[in-house]
Amino acid sequence: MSQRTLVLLKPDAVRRGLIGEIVGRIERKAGWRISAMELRTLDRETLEQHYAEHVGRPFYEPLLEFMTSGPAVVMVVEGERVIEGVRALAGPTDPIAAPPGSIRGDFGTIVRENLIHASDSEESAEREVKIFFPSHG
Ligand code: IDP
Ligand code: MG
Repeated sequence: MSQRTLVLLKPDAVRRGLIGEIVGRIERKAGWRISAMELRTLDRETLEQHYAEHVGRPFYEPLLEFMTSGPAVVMVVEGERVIEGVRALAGPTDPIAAPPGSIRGDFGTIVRENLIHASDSEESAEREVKIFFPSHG
């Protein structure tokens, strides 16, 4: 089942020079294809749409502050079961709980600064691709 997903390499990943490492893991999965990719400093309005489900949570304001703190890589990845697949590469939200071998497990320690976002369902993917790439086909 071919799908597409919205992936963000968060400002910590860019600051730490991990773009190549993370993009490489995604690129090496057989048959997956990057159909859009841009280095972009995200604005608050965009992030408010993206993280609408988390409004009011204690981590929401610090999360938006962190996500606007420097450039991020914004990308669309397409391919076989890519929604579940990039979430599996990323690992669980808490990098300390994330298994070694996952992106968060290998490189993260702080829950907020967990390197990568990836859409969690087909509905989220369609919604999020539209937010970040309104003219994507
Ligand atoms: P996900 O990115 O694994 O889907 P969500 O629960 O959707 O995780 O949370 C969105 C983002 O908010 C996380 O990736 C992380 O950056 C941040 N976050 C989530 N929970 C916490 C928390 O308890 N403390 C600090 N930051 C959090
Ligand atoms: Mg989420």
